[in-house]
Amino acid sequence: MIWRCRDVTFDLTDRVLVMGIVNVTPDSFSDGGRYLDPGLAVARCHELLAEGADLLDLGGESTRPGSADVPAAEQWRRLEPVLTAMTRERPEAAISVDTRSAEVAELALAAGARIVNDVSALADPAMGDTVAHAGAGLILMHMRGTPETMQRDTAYGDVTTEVATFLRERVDAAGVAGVARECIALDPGIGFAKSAQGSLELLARIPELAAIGRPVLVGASRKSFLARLTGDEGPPQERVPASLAAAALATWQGAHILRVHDVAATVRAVKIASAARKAVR
Ligand code: HH2
Repeated sequence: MIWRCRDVTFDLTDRVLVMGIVNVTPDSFSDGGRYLDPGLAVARCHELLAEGADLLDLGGESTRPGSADVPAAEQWRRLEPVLTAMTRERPEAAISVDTRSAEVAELALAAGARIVNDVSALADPAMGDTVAHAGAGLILMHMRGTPETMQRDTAYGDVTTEVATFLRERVDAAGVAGVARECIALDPGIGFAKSAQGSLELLARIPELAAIGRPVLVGASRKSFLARLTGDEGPPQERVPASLAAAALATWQGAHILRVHDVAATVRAVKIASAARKAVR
């Protein structure tokens, strides 16, 4: 299976991509405030690429449970210096912008981003057209409501079936807006309007999402459902071992892209799980 992101085409038939997270925000749940300074964010981007990241995901808005929307102008104020520096210093790096705003996506694509990571799956009516025009990669994620309200709405009949139905419908909506199917990747939205049990079930049932026929991205890194399962009470940075277990499980189940904070460690976990997958084929 291929995933086309402007001039870069990833062949995911036999390969899992590791996407490194850089949040240029004061309030992200795990790295909030650490990379708000553009110089520190750029240094972090270089560090994650050196650790083996295949992609970088730059965000200017936290979407943790309870977070409020950040205006487009403020998102861009945070992202612009980092994106501009990175596209100049590492023009070959595949950079994704994590935004629900078509205005921010448009500016980021003009500055050289190759992917739009939209956790709202085209809630902004202009987003599909913006991505289609650039021929960019598009990540469509499942959630309910908004980050502010989503954790009040975590009950499902069958979470995987509902998420799969939603994602199929969003692929069709993106198609109507002109986005090529081969540019789309899908994400069940671990921790977005999900109970810990729901997040776990989605990880275990990735094959049902992969059956839609597009690459599956999993973002479980350092999320609170892991701490709920392990009983860890410390800060998110202490959830790395649990995150690696989730990364290995997702790879084993056929995920194609892993969105993570801890790139070097994840690259190793993925190597083991992918080798095991190939061993039984
Ligand atoms: N999770 C977060 C943000 N963006 N995008 C996709 N596609 N999938 C995810 O699971 C996902 C995402 C939340 O993690 P993080 O960016 O570390 O935190 P915050 O939203 O607080 O900035």
